[in-house]
Amino acid sequence: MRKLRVGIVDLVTRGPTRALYARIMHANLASIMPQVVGVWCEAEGHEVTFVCYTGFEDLVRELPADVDLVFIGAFTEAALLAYSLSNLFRSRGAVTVLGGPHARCYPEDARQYFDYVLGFTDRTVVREILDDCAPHRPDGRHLAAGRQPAALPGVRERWKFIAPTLKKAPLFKIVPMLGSLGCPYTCSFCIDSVVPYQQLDLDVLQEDLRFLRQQLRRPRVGWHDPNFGVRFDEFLDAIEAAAPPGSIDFIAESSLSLLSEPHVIRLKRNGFKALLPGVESWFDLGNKSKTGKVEGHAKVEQVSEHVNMILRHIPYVQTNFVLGLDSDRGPEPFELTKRFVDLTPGAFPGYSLLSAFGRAAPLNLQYQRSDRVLPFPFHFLDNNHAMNVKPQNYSWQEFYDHVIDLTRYTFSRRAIVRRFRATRAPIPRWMNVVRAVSSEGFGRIRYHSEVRRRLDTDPQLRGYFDRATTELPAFYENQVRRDLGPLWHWLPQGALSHDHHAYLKSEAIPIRLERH
Ligand code: B12
Ligand code: SF4
Repeated sequence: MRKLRVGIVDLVTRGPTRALYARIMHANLASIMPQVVGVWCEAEGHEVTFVCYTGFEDLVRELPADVDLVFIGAFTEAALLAYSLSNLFRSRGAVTVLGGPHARCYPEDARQYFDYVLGFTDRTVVREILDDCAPHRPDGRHLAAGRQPAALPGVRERWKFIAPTLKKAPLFKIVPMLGSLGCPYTCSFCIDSVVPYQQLDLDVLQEDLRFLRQQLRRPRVGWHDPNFGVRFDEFLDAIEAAAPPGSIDFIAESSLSLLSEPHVIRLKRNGFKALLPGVESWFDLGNKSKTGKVEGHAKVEQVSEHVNMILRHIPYVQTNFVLGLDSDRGPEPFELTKRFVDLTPGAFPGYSLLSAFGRAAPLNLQYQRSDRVLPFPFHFLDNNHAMNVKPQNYSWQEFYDHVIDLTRYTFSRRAIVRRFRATRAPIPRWMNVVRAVSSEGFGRIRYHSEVRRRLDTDPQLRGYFDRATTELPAFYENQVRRDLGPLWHWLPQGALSHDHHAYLKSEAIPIRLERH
């Protein structure tokens, strides 16, 4: 078998940045799978060059010019960067592979620009590509394992890719780990609602924690489990046995329904320093937040009490909300979130605009069927720079007015100071300030305000939002051009647009055009 020169690129972001938050955090957001693929390729006897792109590197320089095969891992927000890179590498004779959230959500589109596009990826799939390693054009091969892999290489095996990535994180370093895949819950907006829950090998997990304690003085681990702590006691017993309390700090995304006070106390004892529960909505998805049928004001009070309880034990809590859900109408949902900000000053609220990522979730079929999905270029699909679902109960102007008002309220001087005072640990309290004044708080207020202004003054943009035209407003095209920099010239023709009904068409259900 030919020994291949394999390049692996983990795209944490969609283009160059100088933001302070990005400097501190991007290297800490690296994905696990590109590292896994690196381990598998080396185990098959190939030579691997690995780059985690955080927005500060010169990608064209960092990548070897003579690779045979390039794997790129990308979220949808980085799809256009990934497409441009693929085009560049193909021009130099390489074969290209796309994996990750974008490949899972938009395979039909990605096949036009890659030789292979991957869904669930296990070692057999990677081996098949390494054996085949041939151009497949114009349409790439779509390969996927039948289910999530039963086992993945742990930290010890991935360390040679983790260590250089962590070097790029100046302030603190977070090691990505995974204890489970899938989720037993079935929230219809979620990519994992149809993926069965599966725990990974606890022995590997324990060995990794022991290994980490030898490598770093006080390691920090970020769990990438879709819903951490489903088999709570089993998991915590395993962690505790390998990492005695105080030896490792942990961060996890978990649903409020799993975060009862006894569980939170146990998490505290075992070094959990940050938790990211999803609240999502005051009028829907009660099963996630353990609020059942309680809605509106009563839900705000209940959730706030719950989050304040968590904050008594855990220094950093980010509560996630989705803005623009169909269950929302009028100012009330936004006013309730402001009330939550007042009642829960220590929590950092993370806002996402309702987004339908291709075939990510069963609910997206419904949005496509009722013709509510907008064809915003992938570059803007990061839950913030565009909302690609027409809100059910708001005009665009009304909606943006509410979003801006809420964001201003959340990142007002008063709220920042209250958050600072309510947070005792030094890194969390300064992290909250950095997030507020950097790209996330102030940056979004500026961006949303610009979109809102243009809804009144830019007929091209207004027509696009109202779906009177599909011609991309210059406002958006200019941003892509600026963000891609020298790679703009490699963006394949046509890549700025995609078929936003591809999922529906693939299900062979006729499109019913219902305008709202
Ligand atoms: C953990 C997680 C995070 C973590 C870690 C992110 C990271 N870099 O990996 C954090 C909190 C940082 C995060 C941030 C964000 N996230 Co997130 N996140 C998740 C979550 C909960 C789990 C993903 C995971 O790691 N699963 C475990 C892996 C092993 O399984 P998998 O993802 O299914 O991957 C399989 C295949 O896709 C493939 N594969 C995956 N990557 C690669 C790479 C290569 C090279 C190859 C060959 C194969 C391959 O192999 C895997 C095994 O079968 C998912 C939701 C979910 N329930 O899945 C959302 C999800 C991936 N996130 C999402 C989003 C939108 C974001 C943010 C943009 C949110 C925001 N506004 O900040 C940011 C983007 C950050 C970034 N660019 O890195 C979306 C992505 C949609 C899309 N198409 O882009 C998801 C799907 C949630 C959703 N809204 O539906 N996220
Ligand atoms: S609990 Fe979280 S991971 Fe599980 S299906 Fe719901 S949103 Fe997805």
